[in-house]
Amino acid sequence: MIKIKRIQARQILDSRGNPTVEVDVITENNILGRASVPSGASKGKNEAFELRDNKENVFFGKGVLKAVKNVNDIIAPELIGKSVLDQICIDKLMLELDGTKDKRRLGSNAILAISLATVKAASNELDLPLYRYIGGVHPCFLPIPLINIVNGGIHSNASSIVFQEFMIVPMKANSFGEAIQMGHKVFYQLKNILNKKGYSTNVGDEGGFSPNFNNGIEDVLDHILEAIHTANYEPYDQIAIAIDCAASEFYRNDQYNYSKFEKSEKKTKNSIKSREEHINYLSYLIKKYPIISIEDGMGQDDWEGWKLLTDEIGDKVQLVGDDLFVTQVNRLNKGIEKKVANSILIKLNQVGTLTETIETINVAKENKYKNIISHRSGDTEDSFISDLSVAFNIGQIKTGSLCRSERISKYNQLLRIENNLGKYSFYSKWN
Ligand code: 2PG
Ligand code: MG
Repeated sequence: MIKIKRIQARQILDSRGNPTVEVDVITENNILGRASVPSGASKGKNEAFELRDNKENVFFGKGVLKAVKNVNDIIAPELIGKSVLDQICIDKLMLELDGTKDKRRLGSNAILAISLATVKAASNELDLPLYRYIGGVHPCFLPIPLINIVNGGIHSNASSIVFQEFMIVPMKANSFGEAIQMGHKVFYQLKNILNKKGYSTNVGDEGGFSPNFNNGIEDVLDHILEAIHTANYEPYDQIAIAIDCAASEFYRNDQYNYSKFEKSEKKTKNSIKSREEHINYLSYLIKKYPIISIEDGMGQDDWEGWKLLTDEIGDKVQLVGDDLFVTQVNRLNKGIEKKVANSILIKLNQVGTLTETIETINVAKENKYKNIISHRSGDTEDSFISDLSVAFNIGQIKTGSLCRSERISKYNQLLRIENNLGKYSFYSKWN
């Protein structure tokens, strides 16, 4: 038993400059575990509750001082003296203390920061790398990165592209380091191409380019394909494409309204699509482009649409539920039962503790749904998700583009892990 001596929370800033919670857990041997939590922009409506102060004149309501106070005044006194090694017990105790379904009393941001700081303090106590403390003896696979290179949707107000994320996927590489180098080459080829055409190369919230593309989604995909070719890679076999439609953002009343993000001069009558037209468009896209993964292709409440999409193309591409499953076992089980999607995005702050996140990862694995560990659009320099992805040999990580330090910190940690594992590290296979 190694006792927790002190827990200290504070308000810090995330990559958008908005407040978020950071927690220090300090053991009786003065060993520190520090964690901060990220925050999404395109949140699923069933996510665990993020507690904000809502004082309009302070950080436009986004302050987290209530959550900080909950850590310091309510949760900390209950956890002091408990063993830092008892992760499940600590997480369960916080759930009991909160007592609500979605953690709205104490705030999932308060609870998650403690959960992650605890596991970090424990690994530091035992002098083990975080991935090894969490995963035990078997971590050896570095994840395939889904590298964001174009931002649209609500992650960019400039691109006027309805889909939120366009990513490149290094399918085969001898190492994670080589995969990153391949991604870097395509990222900078795309930058050159955009530059030459007079497009802006400013970046959006996750570090992908976000110029005002003239001709919508296919214009983006054509540019990415050109960048893959210019970098001398074989599309699909060497570099494939993944997209996150974040369709909940433009789904209303059984319709998919692409015009929500289109500039007025580009709106056409095709901008509003029925569920079937939207699915047909996605099937057309996967035939035309080397797309291997589609996240949130349908809205979070459109179970019927999800079923149609899965029946239509679920045997051809990875269909990832993000807003749909919100990392929660009950939503995932519903999807498994209905045979909807075939993969799940894992975001710690959608559920709120490490223990519950691990439960979800395990249910997905048992049911042959693929896990993809993910950042949030508002993130911090904390690289916890990198260790988590290796701990469970997850196989895929989505953590933004190859610029902006809050994204790079995750890649850098994976490079460190690869280095640390040495010849016992392997680049995951796409399967
Ligand atoms: C997503 C995420 C991360 P956000 O939709 O997958 O890329 O965005 O954090 O804004 O929900
Ligand atoms: Mg998403």
